Amino acid sequence: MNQRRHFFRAAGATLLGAAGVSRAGAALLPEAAVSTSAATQPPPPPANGRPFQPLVTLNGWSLPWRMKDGVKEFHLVAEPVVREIAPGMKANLWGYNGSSPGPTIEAVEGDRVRIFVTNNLPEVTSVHWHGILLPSGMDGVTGLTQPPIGVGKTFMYEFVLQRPGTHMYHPHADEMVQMAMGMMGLFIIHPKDPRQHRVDRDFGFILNAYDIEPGSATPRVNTMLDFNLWTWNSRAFPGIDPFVARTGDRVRIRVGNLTMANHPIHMHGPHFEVTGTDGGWVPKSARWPEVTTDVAVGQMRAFEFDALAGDWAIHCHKSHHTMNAMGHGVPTMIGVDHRDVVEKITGLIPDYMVMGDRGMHDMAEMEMPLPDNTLPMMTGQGPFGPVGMGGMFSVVKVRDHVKRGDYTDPGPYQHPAGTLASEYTAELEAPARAAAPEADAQTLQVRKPGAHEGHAGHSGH
Ligand SMILES: [Cu+2]
Repeated sequence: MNQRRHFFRAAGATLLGAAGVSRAGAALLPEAAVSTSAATQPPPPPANGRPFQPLVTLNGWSLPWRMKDGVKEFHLVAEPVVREIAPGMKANLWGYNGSSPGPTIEAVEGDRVRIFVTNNLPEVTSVHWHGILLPSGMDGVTGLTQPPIGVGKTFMYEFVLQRPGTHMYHPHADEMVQMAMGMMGLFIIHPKDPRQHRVDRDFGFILNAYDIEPGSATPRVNTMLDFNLWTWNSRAFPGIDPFVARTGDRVRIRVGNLTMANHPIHMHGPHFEVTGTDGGWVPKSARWPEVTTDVAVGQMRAFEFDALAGDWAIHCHKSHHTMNAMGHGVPTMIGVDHRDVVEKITGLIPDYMVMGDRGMHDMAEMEMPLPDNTLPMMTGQGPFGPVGMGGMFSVVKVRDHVKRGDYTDPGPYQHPAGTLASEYTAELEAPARAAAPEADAQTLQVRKPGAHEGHAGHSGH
């Protein structure tokens, strides 16, 4: 695991931040840890404070804290970052402490937290603690509950965590720009009693989206709906890590949505139950089985399942959200034979390719010249060929012999004998209807309502 955490920031940044907290003084600011890696970095169990089982942030990390007189102190630094969206593409985003999304903040019900926020962006910001019960003046809404955090300044937020749950943080200052640039993070409040809501593996990520012109690296911040990169924690498949679990594990996945669209998150394999929302935990009697849960804009959903061995796709069910950078203004070519015009077009455009006339699966294998820093539309290699997916797609990988605390990719699933779909190669007898189209039409006619046979079954007539 490529772990690059620096627990001491460059002196310049620290001093810049400290300038705004004159009453605390530079020496009193907690260190602001930094990670620029997009690897999943499962945090160690807490070294101090109340015990809890840490969250595994997908392609992310958790922010270290320090205990000061019984208060958990964190230091967030809002700043420009470079984020690898997937191998082959990097984006110029804004985030916190070196990454977008920012590090996950984890604390425990009953904890008093003090969060220093230093603004190293080129414009003002603030932090809203999405869904957390706190005094109104700590809610982080610029103009309404606080003045903006000026460039180079540091603000201090302090509150007691009253209820366990799944939450987020994000700016409430120039939100359209700052969230389009990737400023967001998870905030997990673990239960005071670690036996409550206990699972074996606890994953979390935020749904986000970017509009980055192929060949460029900075998101277009004015885009409202037509984004071209649909991401989980600012990563697109095949850059999203798998959810690794052991057969029989109780697994929780927590999802927050800070995009401009709903995302029906669908998981293959085991059925799950939605166990948590923005408002807290769903009572056991009110849960129902699901295979898809729609996460609306601004919502959080936590769902749980008992892991079954296999490689199970997990993805947004809006099919355009499992694609990378693509234009939507292209005509549908299915059924159009334009081979005869290709020769003429090639005279004008040498790289012209016939595509889409038999569907678009071929795009998964196609080697087209792409601008630098651009992801193919659908990609990812599986044991049986190209997966043909991009965007909001990953795999829940469950194996019998995964060690507790091990999240490394176990590779492709070895399917037990007799459980794998395969080509049917025995002699095929031509079906009768394919041989005789007229007979087919007649069959349809007899079944039409109105024909005498059609009425036979209707006792009400
Ligand atoms: Cu979606």
